[in-house]
Amino acid sequence: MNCPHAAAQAAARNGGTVVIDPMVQDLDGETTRLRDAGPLARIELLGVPAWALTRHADARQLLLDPRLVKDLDAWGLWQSGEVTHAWPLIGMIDAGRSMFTVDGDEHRRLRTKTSQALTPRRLEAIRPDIEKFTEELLDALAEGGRDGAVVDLKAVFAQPLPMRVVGMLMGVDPAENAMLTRQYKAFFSMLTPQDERLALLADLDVFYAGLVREKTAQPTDDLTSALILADEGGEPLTEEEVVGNLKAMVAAGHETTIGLILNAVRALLAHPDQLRMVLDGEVSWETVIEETLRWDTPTTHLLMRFATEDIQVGDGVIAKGEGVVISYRVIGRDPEQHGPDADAFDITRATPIRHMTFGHGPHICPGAALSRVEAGIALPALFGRFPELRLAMPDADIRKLPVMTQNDMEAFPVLLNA
Ligand code: STR
Repeated sequence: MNCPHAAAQAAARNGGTVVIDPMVQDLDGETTRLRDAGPLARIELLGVPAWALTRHADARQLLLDPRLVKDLDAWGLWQSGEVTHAWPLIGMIDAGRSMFTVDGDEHRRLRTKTSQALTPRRLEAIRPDIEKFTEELLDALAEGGRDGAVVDLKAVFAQPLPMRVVGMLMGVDPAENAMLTRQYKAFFSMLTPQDERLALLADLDVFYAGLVREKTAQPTDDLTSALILADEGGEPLTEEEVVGNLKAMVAAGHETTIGLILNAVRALLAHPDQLRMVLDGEVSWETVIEETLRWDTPTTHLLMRFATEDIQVGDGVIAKGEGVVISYRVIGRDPEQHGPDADAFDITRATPIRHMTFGHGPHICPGAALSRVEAGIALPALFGRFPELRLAMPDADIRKLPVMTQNDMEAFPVLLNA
């Protein structure tokens, strides 16, 4: 099923199918092909057929439609055994019972405490911690880039910062951050053999279950402990549910924010006129962050929802039992929403940046405010300390990671001073 040859054959039979490239060699070309394939694009993910929503307006409507569900058992290809745990993307869907995988009233029950802990007001309390982590990592960056040495902004700054923040929030021992970073990199990479991916997911489950038992015995002031403690009157979460939420938070809370920070730096360095305007205070960092989220979203495709009945989208139909992905990159560049210059990075665009990168409806990203706070601290601090920051290689040579769902790069080598 996930043999590349079979995938190519299926694509040949099915003229209109966009075969998503696991190596991410031409993300912009693929984005255009998906847009041209229409509002409901036929795609193939490692041999598995699915639909992709490519228009802002349709996705906005369908993300509110209860006929689309997260429940894997609603997927025909899963029921029939055509998709199994041998499929390299199964871990993006079969991620344990959590706020990410459940809908309806049970979803509200699973999600409430997390979203309450991540409101802008609650996040003010951890702003000083994020500022401190940022300063420490900028010191490390200065050290690495001393005397004109090339230093990797990703490895030294953009990657460790979000992991420290989400680790602190969830009560993870900082000594585990390197292990978690390594495991998630391997989890997301399409170069990792599937048996290794399944084994590392099992190891992570053991790790998280241990953490939950530790916090059950000795609750501390973190979100994991809060998830364990029963509310007055509320039905407490089970250990499986706490583990599910914890892993969703750690996975989502670090991988996406790496992309946000790096993609913003990259966009600004590639558009020096716009960087100047930001450094001169003519355009805000908030605008940079929103335009980056729209134009170069950290999440390329969000897997997956399943139709419980036939659902009409434009001229097409998602048949009962079929799977649909939300293609946030294509949606962020939808000219019907963002105008004819949707493909351009432009922090001066006249229309307000009404993107939908955090999703919409009941599953809208509970960490949206957190990511904005992190990027809102990291970016001005970085450029404040190193206003002459520049890329140490041609922008065109930057390589994307071989990850089908996330938009992240291998490395981002920089020079700190002119
Ligand atoms: C990774 C594997 C895991 O153990 C748990 C989850 C659940 C949350 C998922 C995460 C996944 C992958 C990245 C996601 C995240 C929610 C938001 C994030 C999809 C499957 C995004 O990229 C938007």
